[in-house]
Amino acid sequence: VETSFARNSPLSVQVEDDRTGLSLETLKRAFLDNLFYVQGKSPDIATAKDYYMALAYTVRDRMLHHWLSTGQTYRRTHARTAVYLSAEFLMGPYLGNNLINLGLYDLFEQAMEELGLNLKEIMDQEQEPGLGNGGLGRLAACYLDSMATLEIPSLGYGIRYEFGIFEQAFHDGWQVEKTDQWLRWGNPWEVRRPEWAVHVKIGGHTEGYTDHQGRYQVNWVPDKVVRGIPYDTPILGYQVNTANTLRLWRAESPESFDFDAFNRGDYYGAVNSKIISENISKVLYPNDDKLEGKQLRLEQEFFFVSCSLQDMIRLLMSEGLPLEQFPEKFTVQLNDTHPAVAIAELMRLLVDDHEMAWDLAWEITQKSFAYTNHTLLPEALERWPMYLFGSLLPRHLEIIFEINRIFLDQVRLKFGPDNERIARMSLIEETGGRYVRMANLACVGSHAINGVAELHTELLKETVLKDFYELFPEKFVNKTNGVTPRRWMVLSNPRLAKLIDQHIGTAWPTQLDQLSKLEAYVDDPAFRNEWREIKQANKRFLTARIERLTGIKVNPDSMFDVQIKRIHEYKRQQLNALHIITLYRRLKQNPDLEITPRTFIFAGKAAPGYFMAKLIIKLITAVGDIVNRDPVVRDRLKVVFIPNYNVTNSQPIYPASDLSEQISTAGFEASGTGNMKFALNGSLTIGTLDGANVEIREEVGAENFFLFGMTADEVTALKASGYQPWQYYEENAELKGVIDLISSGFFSGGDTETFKPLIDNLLQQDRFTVLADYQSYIDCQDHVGKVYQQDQENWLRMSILNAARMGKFSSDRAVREYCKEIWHVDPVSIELQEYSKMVA
Ligand code: CGF
Repeated sequence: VETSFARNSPLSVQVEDDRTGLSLETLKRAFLDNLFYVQGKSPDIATAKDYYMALAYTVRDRMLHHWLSTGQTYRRTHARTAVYLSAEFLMGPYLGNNLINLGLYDLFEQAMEELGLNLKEIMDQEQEPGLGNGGLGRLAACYLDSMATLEIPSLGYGIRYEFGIFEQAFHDGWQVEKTDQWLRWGNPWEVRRPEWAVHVKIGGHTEGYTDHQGRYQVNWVPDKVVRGIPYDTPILGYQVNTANTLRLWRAESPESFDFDAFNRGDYYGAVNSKIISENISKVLYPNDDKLEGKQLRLEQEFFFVSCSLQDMIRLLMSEGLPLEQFPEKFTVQLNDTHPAVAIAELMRLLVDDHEMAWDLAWEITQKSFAYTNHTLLPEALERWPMYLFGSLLPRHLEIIFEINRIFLDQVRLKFGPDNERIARMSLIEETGGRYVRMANLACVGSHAINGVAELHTELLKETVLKDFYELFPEKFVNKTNGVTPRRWMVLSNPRLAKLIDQHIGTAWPTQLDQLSKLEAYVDDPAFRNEWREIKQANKRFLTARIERLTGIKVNPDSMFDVQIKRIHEYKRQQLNALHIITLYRRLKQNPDLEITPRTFIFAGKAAPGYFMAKLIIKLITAVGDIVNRDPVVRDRLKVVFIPNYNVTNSQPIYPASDLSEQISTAGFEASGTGNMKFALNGSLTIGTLDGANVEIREEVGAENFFLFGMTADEVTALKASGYQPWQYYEENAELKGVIDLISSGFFSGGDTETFKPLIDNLLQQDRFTVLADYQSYIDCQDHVGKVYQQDQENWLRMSILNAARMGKFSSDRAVREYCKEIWHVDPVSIELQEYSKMVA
């Protein structure tokens, strides 16, 4: 193809179709070219990493057309854009997903094979960007996938952490953390865009002055300025032309070398400011559902929010639109309160930098933002000591005071001089130290507030956000989470995906409701047989992987009973451990007891500073050490802890599991999303009425769900009546036996100290009512075991029905709801522009 960069310019170049061509021959040549020209390697010395990089570039080349055409179309049509502001994006490995979304997976697999290479092995080389802790970051990633697939103009903004979530290793059964090095080999998916860098002020003080028109203005004099550099990654939709952008900010120093300091002979000082600035995007805080009240964390939050808002204003202006049009051009979703300071920052940009009147600026701000709450745990609600907030963001604190003054007048107007209510709703907490309350700021500055499952939204209205619900009932909506079927089925369970394709056609990955057509096959023996065989094949695959990763041999014919998620007391991995010990004791007491052989599979990280979570991990590995080796058990029970849970490692687990453990204390898990991935892949849930479990059970039918435990109301009532956990221990001989066995040091080499904090906590406080739910859980598990063992056909039927009825839990459904009810954004379809026209 003959083309030119500028018409009639001497820059005319000969372009091979190496970068766009799709024939097998072209793909192979393009791959070898990238190996040669980009990696600088010939095949004889290329490493596995080189192959990965060459392949990633070959795939990326085939995405650029989509990406550039999408950008052009959005600019030309002034497309209204949904902006997802999130401190975390847990994207998972890109290569496989991009191949699936491009529809080129099989072709590339063949091309690699013809070159004597194996696509899966190459995919295994990818270091995933672990830029999130768990559910919240992964949700953001699923939503980006759905927005692109639904052709919704969107932009994700976040932080390009140099070190993402730590790598988990084990020492003597304890978790040890190692630094994540996802950037060590380079990241082929991103493009650095220094031309769109912005400056972010931090610290200092403010000065009032009167401008030439006699108006009072405020000038913020910072004591440092950092530079935010955007790194862009294309986010492809599934088999559409849309490729949206994920824009992550890296902090740098405006001057990488301070010559003044150098000339003064201060060699350390000359590079110091660079080091300090870069710290901001250095590392992800490894806490989920818990606030880390560190200065650097607040700097991170402000940094990416300020960069993103400045970038949005630049985009708006580059389209020739006035600032007043900000809320027409953008709708900004706050993923939890981490980016809530955006409300004050947009006010500052409009009022101070662009000299807009306060009232208009406030109207624009409220119209622009919407807030998603992800947790009811009080320890997760962000609040910043006022002195810290004021020392980093002196101008924002003034703005928040002013927002608060006007807001509290509104509260008084509606409710009268109810001082307690005013104290609760104030953006500033004044009881025992002064704090800025980010959830209150988010509620006041947003036009919509949502929880992430029906129960969660209801509980928000009744508890943590009750006052705000009474003031602004119209702002509250529910948006039950969802997961993308592309990654969580098409990519990670290809065998099942193919079977489904063969029976109901290929539309289901984007119209997940169509899975209901599978119900017609639930009694079809041939279909059931294939369903069973696929599960078995997936289990054998995981079995091999488990042996490779842990050295433990498990039996693929046993029930795979799986709990994979963050380790947290409210998620109750300790309850699962109590069940394992219960079964173990039964076998010790009666070695010939008939029990269903089970493999208990755990995976998940504990926050490095969360002692109790780490102790729970130690308990699980310690129980495994004993149970896995005891000859009395005769391999009927196995316990494995798969290390370093992340997206990559989780993908082969969901398709291979039989039983999904969703056993949190009712009222504590906002939604959960793992629960959806399991059921979609045909595993049955044992769970409480918590989070999205409630809706999953409604969809799949109560008869296809193993329910146990107290309801959220019952938990509250029990606590109000004065919960005495030790009574449950005293009155339940089996529970007492289990607890005593742990206390005796049986699992800790005779040492009675190791697990004492955990046992003391269970007997004395038991905030998460583990002991109160123990018997109900054990009874339910006994029932599960019987059905699995004695009624295989029924189990299979339930498995098929679970998958068939998961339509609701596609992230496409969730994104459609956000678009319709909160964002008011419509799809824009993208036509691929011809390359020659694009560069002309
Ligand atoms: O967000 C969570 C997860 N831990 O990241 N919350 N936060 N923060 C909730 O606990 C989950 O229940 C929820 O599914 C997830 C995404 O909304």
